Formats: sequence, structure tokens, C-alpha cells
Amino acid sequence: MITSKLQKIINDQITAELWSSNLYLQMSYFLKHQGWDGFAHWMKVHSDEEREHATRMADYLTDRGGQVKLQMVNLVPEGWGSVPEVFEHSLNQEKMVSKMIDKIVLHAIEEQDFATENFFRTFVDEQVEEEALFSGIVDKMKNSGDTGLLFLDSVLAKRPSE
Ligand code: OFO
Repeated sequence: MITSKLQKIINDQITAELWSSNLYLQMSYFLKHQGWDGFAHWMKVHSDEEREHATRMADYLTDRGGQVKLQMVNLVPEGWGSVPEVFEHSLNQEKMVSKMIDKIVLHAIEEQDFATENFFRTFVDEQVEEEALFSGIVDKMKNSGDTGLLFLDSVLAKRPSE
């Protein structure tokens, strides 16, 4: 049985994952509206991935005898100044999520809840990948002009759905 403290922070994490999902979905439609179909597609796939993280965490909490309590998900921003700004924002969001996940692992260790530690360590690894993914795109955008952006849009259009 999971402690109420861990249950609370896992429920907060589920909310953060859903917020990320909404943020990326909003970014996707913002990009689509501006004609960037490839970036929009990529961001929509990522939005789905975040929702899947939330449900994976909720399933885990339930399996451990905890109670999932879906909370209010705050509004997300509606617009950005440029395409690179969108991706920089998402990179910062991922960095924040990484810190939250580290905190869960730390609490799990303190409480000697090794199942929760193990489960969330997979997300620690996943966050390394996600930060590298976003940061790679941000770097490419910094190094490319308008033509490079067009090329990148066509490359990211090929991201397979999960
Ligand atoms: Fe990319 O954040 Fe989920 O875990």
C-alpha cells in the first residue's frame, strides 16, 4: 500500500503530465494555424505521449492500492512569438517535469518504497531522452535560417505516432 504522501505527489505528477499534454496540443494547433504542418504533427504526437504518461502513472497508483484523484488542469498559453519560442518553451517544461520526477524518486527512497522508486526511475531515463530530443530541435533551429526551418518541418512531419 502506497503512503498518502506519495499518493499526493503522484496525483500532482499526473496533473503535470496532463498539463504538458494540453500545452503540446495547444502548441500543435498554434503551429498548424501558422502553416507548419510538420511541427504541428510532431507536437501532437508528443501531446499523446504525455497523456500516456499520465495514464501509466494512474494505473500504477491504482495497482498499489492508491486512489487516483484527477485535479483541475490549469489553462495553457495560447500563442508564441515564433516557432523556436514554442520549442524552447517545451524544453523548459520538460526540465521542470524532470525535477518533479526526481523529487518523487527521492521521496520513494526516503519511504523505502522501492516499487515506486523503480517505477519512477523509468521516467527519469525517459526524461533524459525527452530533454535531449527537445534540446536537439532547439539547437537545430538556432543553427538554421528560414530555409532550415522549412526543411526541419518536413523532417518532423515523419515522426511516427506512438
Ligand atoms: Fe515529457 O514528461 Fe512525461 O513524464
